[in-house]
Formats: sequence, structure tokens, C-alpha cells
Amino acid sequence: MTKHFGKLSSLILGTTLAATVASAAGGELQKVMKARGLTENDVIRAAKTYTPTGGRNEFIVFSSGGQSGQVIVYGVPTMRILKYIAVFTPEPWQGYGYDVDSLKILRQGNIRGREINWGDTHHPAISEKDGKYDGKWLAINDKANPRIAIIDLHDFETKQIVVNPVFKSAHGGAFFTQDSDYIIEAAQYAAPFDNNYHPIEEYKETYRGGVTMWKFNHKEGRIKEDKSFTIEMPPYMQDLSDSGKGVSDGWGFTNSFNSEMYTGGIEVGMPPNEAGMSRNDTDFLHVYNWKKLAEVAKDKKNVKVVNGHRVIPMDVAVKHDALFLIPEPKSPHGVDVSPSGEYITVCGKLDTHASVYKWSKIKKLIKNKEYAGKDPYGIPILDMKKSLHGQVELGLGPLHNQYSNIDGEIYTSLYVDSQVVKWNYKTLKVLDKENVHYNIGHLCGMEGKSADPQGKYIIALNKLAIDRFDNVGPLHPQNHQLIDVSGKTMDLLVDMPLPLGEPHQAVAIRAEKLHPHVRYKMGTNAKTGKMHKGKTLAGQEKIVRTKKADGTNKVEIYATLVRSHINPERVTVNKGDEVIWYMTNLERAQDETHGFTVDYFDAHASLEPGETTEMRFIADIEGVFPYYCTEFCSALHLEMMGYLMVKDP
Ligand code: CUK
Ligand code: CUA
Repeated sequence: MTKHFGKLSSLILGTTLAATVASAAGGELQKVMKARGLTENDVIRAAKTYTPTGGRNEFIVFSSGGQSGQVIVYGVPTMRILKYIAVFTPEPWQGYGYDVDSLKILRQGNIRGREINWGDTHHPAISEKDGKYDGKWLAINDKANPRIAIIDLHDFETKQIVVNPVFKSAHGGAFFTQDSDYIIEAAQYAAPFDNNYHPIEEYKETYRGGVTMWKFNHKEGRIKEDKSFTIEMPPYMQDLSDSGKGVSDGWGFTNSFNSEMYTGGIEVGMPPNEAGMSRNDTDFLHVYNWKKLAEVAKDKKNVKVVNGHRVIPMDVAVKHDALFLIPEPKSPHGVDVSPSGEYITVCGKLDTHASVYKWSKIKKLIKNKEYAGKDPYGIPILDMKKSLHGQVELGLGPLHNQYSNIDGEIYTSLYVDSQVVKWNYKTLKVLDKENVHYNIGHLCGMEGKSADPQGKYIIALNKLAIDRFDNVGPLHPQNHQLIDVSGKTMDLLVDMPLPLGEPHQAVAIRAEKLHPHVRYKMGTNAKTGKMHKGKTLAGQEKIVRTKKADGTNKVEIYATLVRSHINPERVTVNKGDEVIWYMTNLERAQDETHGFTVDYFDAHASLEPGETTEMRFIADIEGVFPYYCTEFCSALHLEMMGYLMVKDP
């Protein structure tokens, strides 16, 4: 009802506005609208997102890039893509994985000696102070190869990748605690913590779930692996997590599915996973006091060390009153802590309701040791009803939640209904619904999971685009839809195709909170932030040859690049020589990037102003190989070249 009213009033407003603009523009607008078949509402929506040349966005969004292993950066309200950040996958434009220093970062993600060249990114998170986004660091998980990467928001470059030493997959991360002391990463598919074979028949004994608390040094922007620890949990498949904040600071919340501990329909007559894992009525919300457990982990007696990593066994966590379970709707997906930390909303895909838990109620049950029972692993179970503030029927397939700037207001995605629903988690009343196209997964509010949500917009991250865009073949882009939520009812403004993997979650931050550099201090190694050992200033260019035991040379080239000259312009080596090319971009001007490649050698570097990079290869084929700048940097860009001469000695 209210929806109809809202649309009507905006239609009236739209007609008035269009009429005013149209008369001022001498009917030009009417002509365009007619030619393109636009309604007045379309024109208003366009005006809400259109940004003239040079204009800026109010919010910057960091979206996971799914199977691309990257992060996608775009602006709101323009919905224009600004950058792809290379994280788990080599990316030639940025030289990521092609120059020595970025390859070192990528190879931090090797697992058991194996090089991994992709990632399945799901959940980006922005570092926080007091639960508010501070714009300094971005963390993102890789579900397939359980890893977390840290991106520096001063230059939008990946600076660190850490491998989870005990998980075999991880979905429930990355989530910063409210002062960025830790990053939460929960496992997904239960598996043995060690790297050995354990038969599936021993699932209940040797397979485990868990939550890793990655210690984060906020000043340095690095995870400290030796100060991190994992809380062992039962082999219920852990899923999404959230960190407590405000009144619930110090606690973590993690969903799970498969409380049945079902292990697949191998034998004839056994139900397949999707049936076997859905027999119970409820799964478990895991509630843990990570702050206390961080202290517990300091005592060697309390931990067992697996693959060099500290694990707190379940019974130790239970003994310290730091691990509890609460039944939650079957097959949950999102668990989202409210801005104040008091309300915890869980949505289960197989339940049409959202369940709102109340922290003060949970805390009371914990304090009074009022348990409803214990699970097979001895973990106390808190009564669901006594923990709940209430439940509200939202629709089919509720998944994820984001908060609004209005107290009590929350937005939830409905996967099956393909809708966003606005409701109030305090009064438990549904306020509005908006159709999206189609099959929404996460949704992204403006700072919508922080302690200070900004309202204004919600983005629907849709799994399917179907017929929304021009047909580009059977593999479609995904569809991010911008919804105006500033009014009483929601209004879908615009679609944006995202043709880079499946973006699972996105986080948005006020653009003014980001302060990226436009250049580096001359000679910086962009990966470490320190001076590069190959730093070369104008006039210092040189070639240094060192004889090796096998008769070949190590040839170190200290080169500079500046419009429109690569110095030196000629490098002659013997076949078999090791070539080490240090390059410094001497530019100080904004956006004067130079690229560098040597034909045939699968080498590429991107040099931002002031940056020094290192490239290494063996000159194993004879011939004449042009090298050149790959960015059209100046009128004499094509002349910015030289020759690598490789002769057979
Ligand atoms: S997500 Cu990872 S399965 Cu709903 Cu957080 Cu897409
Ligand atoms: Cu430098 Cu083109």
C-alpha cells in the first residue's frame, strides 16, 4: 500500500521536475526521453546516479571478485568500476605476479609447497576503530584455499597473504573485531586439522570445524601469524561470522550448517548431502569469547600445536566458559550484529523467518550457567527461546542483513523471492519490499555493517542477471543493483553488470575516509613500503656483471624510466645469463605510470610514479628482443624503448 503511494508521489514530483527542466531546455529533454523510451521516473533515477565529467562518488565500494581472486572497486551512486585489485591471481596490467616483489606476495599464498594462482574471494572487510570503518586496510578471504589477504588502502595494493594452517576451506571471514585487534576467519567444510588422511568413518572423531582469530597489527597493517590462534569446534560446517561490538565487544558469532554431521550418500540408499544435511530442525549459532580465549591461548598448557599453529581444544574453551551454542534456523547464512552490538540477526535459507537474538539475554544465560543441555562434544547449549528477542516472517530464502542509519532498521536479502525487505529488528515489523533481478545473495549498505551505518543506498548483489543485459553468450555477468533507501519506500535506481567472477559480498565506505597516495617516495618498493634495493636516480643508471661458477653472468641493470626514455636503451648479455632488471619510475606527476616489458620473456611491470620494481629472468634464448613502455604515457611513448641483445657466447 505505502509502496503505491510512494511511487505515485514520486511520479507527480517527476512530472513537475521533468516539465520544468523540459521547458528550460526547449523541449530537448522531452525529445531524448521520447527517442529512448524513458519515463519521468527513469529521468529522475538517472539524475540521481549521473555524475558529470570529473565528478566524484559519495561512497566507494569494495566488492569480492569471486572466482577471479580479485577485489572490484566501484563508486556509489555512479556505479562505475574504478579498479580491480589483484589479490590471489596474477594480474598483468598491475604487473602483479610478474615482477619479483609482487610475486613474493602471491607466493606467500603457496600451500604445502604448491603454487596457487587463483582464489575464491567472498567477504571483504574494512578495518575498524570503535566499530567504525577507518579506511586504512582491507581484508578478504579465499574460501577454496583457506587464506586471508591484506590490502593497503593507501595504494590499493595487496601487501600480505596468510594461509590458514589447519583449515581445508574457509568461508566465515574476513571480519575485523571492533578495534581491528583480530580478524575472524571461520572454517567451512569440516576436515582434519592435520594434513593426514583420516577415513570419513572417523568424521566425528577427527574432522573439525573452527574459528581462527588472526592477530592484526593495525599500525603496520599486517597479520601476525605467531600471535594468532584457532578455536576448535565440532564438525558442524561453520559458515558466516560477525564480531561483537559495543556491548558485545570481545565475543564472536559464527553460523553453522549440517548439525547432523552427515557425510554424504556414498552407500546405496543413503540420501544425498542436501537431504542428509537438512534433517534437523535447527543448526547452531556458535558464541565464543575470543578476548578471553586470546588470554587462555597464552598458556602453553591450554593449547595443542598443529602445523606450528596454536589450537585451543573445545574442552579447554568450555572449561573457561568461552564457547556456547544456540539453536538457530536451519541452514543459516548471515549472522549480523547490530550497530550497538545488542541485537544479532540470523537468517536461515530454509526458514522464512529472521531470528533476532538479544545479547543481554544471552549474557544472562551464560552468567547464570543456565544451559538447556550439551552437544555431543560437551559444549553448553543455550535455550533458543530464552536467547531470542523475537522472530519475524520475511519471505522465502532470507540470507544476509545490512543496517540503516535509522535506529532499528535493517535490510535483508531474500534469495528465493528475489527481494530486499526493509524491516525493524526491534519492533519486528516488516516495512517495505523491493523486487530485484534476480536471486540476491549479499546486500551492501553504506557502512551498513559498521557501528555507524550511513543509510542512503543499498546495493543488491544478484547471483543471476538472466535477461537484464545484452546477451554476451551463455556466461552472463552478475548484476549489482543500486537501490535508493532515503525515502519511506525503496526505489531501484540502476543496474550494473559485473563481469569479473561472482561477487559475494561488498563493503562501502564514505569516499572522504580514504586517503590514497598519488605517488610513492622515490625508489619505494610498493610491496613492502620500504626503499627498494634497486632504487636508481637519474645519472645512476648502470649495468653490473658478476661471473657465476657455471660461467654465465648475473647481469644487474639499474634502469630509470621517465617520459619518454628508458635508460639504458641497450643491454647486451650472453645466452644463459641471469637478467635482473631494477627499474625506477622517476616521475612525480600524478598518473604518470610507465609499464615495462621485454618481448618473449613473459615479463611485465607497472611502475607508478616513484616506484622501483625488480624483474628477473634467464636470457635462455638467443636473439634481439625489443623492450618498451606499455603505457601510452606521452607523445613519444612509442619511442620509449630499447633492445635486449642476447648472443651465444
Ligand atoms: S556468500 Cu559466500 S556463498 Cu552468501 Cu557470504 Cu555467496
Ligand atoms: Cu612510458 Cu609509455
